[in-house]
Amino acid sequence: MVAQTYLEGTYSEIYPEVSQDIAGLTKLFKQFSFPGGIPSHVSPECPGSMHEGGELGYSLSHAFGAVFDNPGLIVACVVGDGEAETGPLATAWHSNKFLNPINDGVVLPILHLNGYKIANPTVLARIPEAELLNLFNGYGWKPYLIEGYEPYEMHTKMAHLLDQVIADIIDIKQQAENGNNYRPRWPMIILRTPKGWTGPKTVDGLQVEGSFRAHQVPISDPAETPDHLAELEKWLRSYRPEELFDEKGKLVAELAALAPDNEKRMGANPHTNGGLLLKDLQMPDFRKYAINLKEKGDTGPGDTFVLGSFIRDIIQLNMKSRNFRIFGPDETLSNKLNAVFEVTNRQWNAITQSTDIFLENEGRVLEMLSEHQCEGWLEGYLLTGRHGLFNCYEAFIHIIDSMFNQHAKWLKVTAGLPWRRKLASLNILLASHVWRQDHNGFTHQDPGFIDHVVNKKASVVRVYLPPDANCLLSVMDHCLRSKHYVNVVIAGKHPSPQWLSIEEATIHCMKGIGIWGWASNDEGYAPDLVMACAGDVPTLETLAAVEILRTNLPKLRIRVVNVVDLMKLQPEQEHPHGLSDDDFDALFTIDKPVIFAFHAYPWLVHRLTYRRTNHANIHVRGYKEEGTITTPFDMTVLNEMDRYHLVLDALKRLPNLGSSTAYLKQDMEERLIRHKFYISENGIDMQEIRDWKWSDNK
Ligand SMILES: Cc1ncc(C[n+]2csc(CCOP(=O)(O)OP(=O)(O)O)c2C)c(N)n1
Repeated sequence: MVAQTYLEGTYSEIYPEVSQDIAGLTKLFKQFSFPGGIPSHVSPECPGSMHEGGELGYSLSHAFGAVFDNPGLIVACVVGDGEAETGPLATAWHSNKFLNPINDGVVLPILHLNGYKIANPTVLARIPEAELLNLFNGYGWKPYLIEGYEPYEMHTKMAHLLDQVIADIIDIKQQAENGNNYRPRWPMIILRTPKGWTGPKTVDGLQVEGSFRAHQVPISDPAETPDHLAELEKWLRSYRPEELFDEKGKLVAELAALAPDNEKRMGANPHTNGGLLLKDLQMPDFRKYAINLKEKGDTGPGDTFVLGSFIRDIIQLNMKSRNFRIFGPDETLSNKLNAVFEVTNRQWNAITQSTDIFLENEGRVLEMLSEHQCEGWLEGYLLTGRHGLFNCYEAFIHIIDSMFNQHAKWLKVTAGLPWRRKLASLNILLASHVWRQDHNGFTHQDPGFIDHVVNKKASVVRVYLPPDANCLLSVMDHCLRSKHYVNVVIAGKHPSPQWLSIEEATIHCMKGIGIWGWASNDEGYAPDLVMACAGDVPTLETLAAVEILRTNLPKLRIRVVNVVDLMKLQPEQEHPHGLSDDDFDALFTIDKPVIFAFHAYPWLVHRLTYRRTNHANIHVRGYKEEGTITTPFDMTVLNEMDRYHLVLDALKRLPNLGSSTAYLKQDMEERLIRHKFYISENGIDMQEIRDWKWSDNK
């Protein structure tokens, strides 16, 4: 792509120092894979790229993401036959069942069957042709095979074939517009050419062209090996540069004229600099969807269920702009975003049956049981200037860890390129989280995605743990308006206690962290103990523990701190959201015990706070890999994050209370025993747990 965009002129427009002359050519060549230069894989620095090379597997998913809601766009997607062996790519062929022939564009896959990877043959190149064609027929494509060696012959054949496939595409589109709503068999090309085509035939007596040895650098170390230098020169001269460039190093006019004009050039296509096309979402006022609390601790219908109505209206408001979609493996209903189906459907172009629900050939929701496709489609959709939301079970988002890495890298690098415009953020909503997998158990429990996320550049990643529905509304409003981040939001879907009015929630979420004065009794005093929490279940257990402590030890001064924006814990030098040391010390004190109930693995809080003054006094309870099928409260007990353990922790960290706490300690221990007996007998939590409600009469 670097070569092509240079030849068509876009490269020099963006990087004028890489001019269309000998000096520019010299710079172009020298910077390639050179320290401080440009990567050898397709990268954000290259105009016209919207798909980071390097990690193989995502080209086809990105291509589909780009064409959703872009009816006039054809994306030709070259897929390496090695890349085609990856899991994400292998499932991506099924994307054709999700395309709407009228409202969406078209992906033209070009499977490049050059036969080899780095050191091995490729699977698809070593199966009989009939099997290969059957495979792609079976995936619902219309494969065209083109094969050859002579460049001129192949160029002509390819030009004719492209005319043919474009004619097919136009025909399919026309038929769809005429009301023919069968699932089209879109064309694809299988291009069989030798690996290292037109490169050196042999080096050191070994075959290179047409073998795995042609991978990437066919002639090594020409600077040190005169024979190799001669080979290299012979090879490059075989392209007859003197006929292609004038004496000043400029591409001859006749060839330069072959490139299309302006935005039709590959490097100037605005879809590949999506921020240029990005329009803000129309957003309803999130406060309209708030839960009106009568009392703190009232039970809500499920936080994501409340969010569903907000998302529904975002879909509705942006229906005409066709620039917002929800992606998810199969769980939009399970994650309780049900309300969205009041205004839209799941887009699906395969066979439907009378038992199906919310399945239509057009819809704002795209669901395929491949986290890779959902993530890849959404990335492609965002990269081409639209907005979206990925909803996923928390445990299984790990499947796309590596895709998240690549996208986060893209955001980091493009943020430093002035000609690239900002994209809408990648918003990941993790519902169905670790603490409430009552019937799925251990297989569905893993809160470690955020450990992975916080490794990435602080300027790019954000993690939010809203404790209730009103906070979730406020957080999602912020995320959907934000640009160029990856926002990870973890929320519950089950009926659960609600803590903040919408005004309180908005202020709390804007601050990202704060003392909950209504739950604390230290105002005007120095606290004896800080009870901190992040996440819906940890917040519930913390408040229940605080209530026990305040009832039994009324003189104890307790401060409750709730964290919504996890990055507040980091020092301000590490993350733009980070609290200054003074602000952190003011909240967490410099010497008092802090019992911190945390949604995920405890180490993460230590990692984020290890430089803080009071770090030695921060005792974190979180998920410690004790998962199983059990009651919601028992999950917290198994991981020692329940209210009774939190009280025991507090007592342990408050030695000055001495033996006066012996009865309370014993009571907590006995309740834990009674809990075990009760659940093993009844299969549900004890009544005192089920019916517990925050009471203001402390
Ligand atoms: C996910 C992933 N695994 C491994 C690699 C290392 N790797 C780089 S190129 C390559 C072979 C690619 O073969 P193919 O897709 O056929 O590309 P081509 O022959 O056109 O270079 C491999 C294994 C990678 N880049 N990405």
